Amino acid sequence: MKQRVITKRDIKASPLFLGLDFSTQGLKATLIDVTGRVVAETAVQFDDDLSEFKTRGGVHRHADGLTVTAPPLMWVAALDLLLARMQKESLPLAKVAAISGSGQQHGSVYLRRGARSRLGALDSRLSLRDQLRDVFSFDAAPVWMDSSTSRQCRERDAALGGAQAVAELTGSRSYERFTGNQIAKFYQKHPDAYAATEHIALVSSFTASLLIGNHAPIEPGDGAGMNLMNIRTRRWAPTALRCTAPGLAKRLGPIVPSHKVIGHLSRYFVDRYGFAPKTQVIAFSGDNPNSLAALGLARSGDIAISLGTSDTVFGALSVPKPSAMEGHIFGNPINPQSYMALICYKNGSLTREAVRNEFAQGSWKTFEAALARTPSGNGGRIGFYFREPEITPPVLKPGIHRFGPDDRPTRFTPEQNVRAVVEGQYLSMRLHGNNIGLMPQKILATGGASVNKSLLQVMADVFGTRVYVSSQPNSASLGAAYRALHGWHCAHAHRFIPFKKVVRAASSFTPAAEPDRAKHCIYTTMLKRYAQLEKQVIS
Ligand code: 5FX
Repeated sequence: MKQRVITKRDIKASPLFLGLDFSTQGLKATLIDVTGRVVAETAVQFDDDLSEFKTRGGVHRHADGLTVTAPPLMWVAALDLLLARMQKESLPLAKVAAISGSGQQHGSVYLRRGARSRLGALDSRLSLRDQLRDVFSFDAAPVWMDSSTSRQCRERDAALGGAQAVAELTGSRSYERFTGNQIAKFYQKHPDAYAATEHIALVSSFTASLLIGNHAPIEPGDGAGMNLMNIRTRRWAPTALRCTAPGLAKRLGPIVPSHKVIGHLSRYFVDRYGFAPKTQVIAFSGDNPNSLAALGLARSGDIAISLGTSDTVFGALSVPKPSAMEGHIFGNPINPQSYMALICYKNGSLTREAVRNEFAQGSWKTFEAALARTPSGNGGRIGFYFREPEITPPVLKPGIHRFGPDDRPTRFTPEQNVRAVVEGQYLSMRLHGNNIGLMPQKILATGGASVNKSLLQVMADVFGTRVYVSSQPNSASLGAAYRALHGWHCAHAHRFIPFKKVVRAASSFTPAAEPDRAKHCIYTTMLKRYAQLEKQVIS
């Protein structure tokens, strides 16, 4: 087939690219131009804008304290509301050449028999919500905050040869929030509803299906968050499907590359909102894979540390190193040969803030002064601050543990507590990141706390790596817009084009901290003790 290169005429026609992010709390749209520049952003908040669904933080928490779901019809209604807002803002939707999207990971949507034909025959005079209210075989979609499937996780481990075997096959050990375990629970609790289910989608693929008017395929970035996909072949793993529920392969549909055009925008959106009929829809992915795309992390060795409510460490990886102890390996949404690794910590900013409040008079200035006054390595003191149950390492019972240089429990001065919480968090990221193959050569710090220079200096010293900050926010909707642009270029060229070639805007990083070699050596020595003490604390 003849290759078509993007010409000056194409650029003059100035197509736009739309990224949609269905996060836990709301739906956000980012519109960019062909250079990657942000043209407009629009958002809908589920709790406030769709209050009739009675969610808090976008979810329903059930009485058992473990089950957390969201009404899928709310996501349907949010899409109409968002597009109507964009239309009201007179945004040139007719110029959108391609759309991609992002969804909170792991959540699942169950569609009953007949749903496909309903999606394909939408009437633009009626709302999506009115036409799709009864397409679900389960009107409570389990989301990533759900932890009600421990039994199904143990069953998966037993069927597949243990936690490490599950990790080797699917990229992660069995996690309660992972979709396969949620599907197993649905099948076991509601066998009749399962039998009546025509298709099971992720939040990402479900929202893509609304746009193309058909069931949408899953891609390897989000597909890896299910405990069902073979992480190396990027296909469903038959043994993992078999121990989940019968007839699952046909209900899940295919897995396609992340940059693939999965269809064109359905007539509904063309007639109702004025999009062009040729608008391409590129496979939707999860929020973390899309954040990776927003930062353009295509190469092994580039990692991002997001210092937010929860801290996350993620990066591209060429050789997967799954671990039953920590982290996840997902498909890399911007490089089909590569992977991404992700570690998620619950004790992030809120834990740093709690230490600041208790030991630094609630002031970041005092906190920074305490860091400046204490030596790197804290005189051999090591602290573990689990104010919340932790994911990495797995800790159910919150607690604070302080050890002196002789590895015995001890008390710290306020200043020592400040240094211990910061050093402990980065030592943990280095330890567990290395365990799943994240060997940073360059760190990009993002998230609210990345404005704090002294935190970035300790980060550079612990990892022995230069730390950069980005002018781009760590935003999944921006990543989705970049992926729309990338997928559009690949489709025009009829081949895969390296992401960085077409999305140059994603690489504006500025250096923020240089590592000090002597301090880095102190942390390297300390890491072995940290690992041993961590084992002691969690056992
Ligand atoms: C990742 O594994 C997670 O569970 C979360 O980051 C969700 O994707 C949040 F939406």
